Amino acid sequence: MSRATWGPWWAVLAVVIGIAGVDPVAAQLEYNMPRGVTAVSENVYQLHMLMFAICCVLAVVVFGVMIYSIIRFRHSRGAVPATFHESTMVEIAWTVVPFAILISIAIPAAGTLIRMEDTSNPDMTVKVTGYQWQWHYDYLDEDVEFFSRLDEQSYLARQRDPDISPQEVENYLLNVDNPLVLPVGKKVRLLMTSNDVIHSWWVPDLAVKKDAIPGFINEAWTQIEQPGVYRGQCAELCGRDHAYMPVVVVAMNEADYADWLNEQRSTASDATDQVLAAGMGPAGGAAGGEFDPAAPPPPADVAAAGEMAAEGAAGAAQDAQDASGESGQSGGDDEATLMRVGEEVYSTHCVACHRPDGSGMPPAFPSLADSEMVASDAAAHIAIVLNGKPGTAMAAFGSILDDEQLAGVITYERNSFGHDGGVVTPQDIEQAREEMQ
Ligand SMILES: [Cu+2]
Repeated sequence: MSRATWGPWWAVLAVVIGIAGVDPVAAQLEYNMPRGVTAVSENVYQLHMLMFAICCVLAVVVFGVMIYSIIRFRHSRGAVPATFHESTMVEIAWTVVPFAILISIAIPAAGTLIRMEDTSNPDMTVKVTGYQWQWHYDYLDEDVEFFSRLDEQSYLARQRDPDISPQEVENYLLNVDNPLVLPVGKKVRLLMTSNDVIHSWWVPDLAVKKDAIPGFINEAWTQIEQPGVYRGQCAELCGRDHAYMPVVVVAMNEADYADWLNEQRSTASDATDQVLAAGMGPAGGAAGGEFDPAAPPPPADVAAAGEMAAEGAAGAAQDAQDASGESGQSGGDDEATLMRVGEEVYSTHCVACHRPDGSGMPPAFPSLADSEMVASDAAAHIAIVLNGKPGTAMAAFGSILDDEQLAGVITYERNSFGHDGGVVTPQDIEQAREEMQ
């Protein structure tokens, strides 16, 4: 029998030995693909190891034959080239062997792909929306939704000349204020979309990586088997702060999840009011709502809000005082309300570029404190916040914020940082929107 026909058998044997021998070691190497915590991630991992073993065997066989031939049959040893043509055996071998290898890869790969795409019969569904630069999670049928942003410590450490160094921050750039909380053992369907540009929701431990595309809804699913904290990132270059929109998934057992859900529902509105009353936003607030992965995860901003409300009582701006009486109300156009809403929005959406004191980071991010437009031209100010400024980093907030939030943040900017520019009402925003159509 010619040497070539032994090829597939050697390959099969070597793959078996390779997987058996390499696997336990490979699984522990931190630079290998993570094994993950779901059945699909285990499938993906096994598939990866199979491919890896096949590649190694091919490399050894091909390079072995090549190197042996180069040395053994070299010219200086008097080798004479053979002159045969059309060896049927060789031609069959080099057709059959690669075909067999491809089939041995395609069968498990197709099986895994089909399993990954099978989003049927979920126990629950979460809609995931990408924003520049944060994630929004909407628990469909549960009346729970929230934004998930880079945590405060990472946010502070990423600034130019930061007060704390990135080395001091645990899980630097891989931590968020409000993680996605999921129950273990449940099939969770994830609906992915985006509000602005293409993002990609990626958590290696779950083997989920799906593009979030504006105008489309992509589906993915996961069923986590072990409680824990699983971290990932946006995996599609989505603009300036692409590196600052991590994903954190907290998996907890069903009872804890039910408690978390109840807490979210019952206190969410109170918490929002308390945060507003304290005059602090989650991102810009002085009281750090630190997220401790070891601790039983978040009653989200609930705990932080309570803390903030307590601490804020002394130092909050005076309008917080007026506001505390009207918790439960979200409407209202008076200046105090707009300022509260505005500060919340500012600390969430604007502070990263324009800084808490409005000083900005010129020239890329202009100072609002020194801005002629903020001081005197309300129409231009509304237009730029609504539509952004093409060719610059200034994003359009017209589709992200509602009229009251827009009026609030513009009013806040026009009456902070040394300005005294009067009130912009939700009606002004509505009018500006109409004029632009
Ligand atoms: Cu992104």
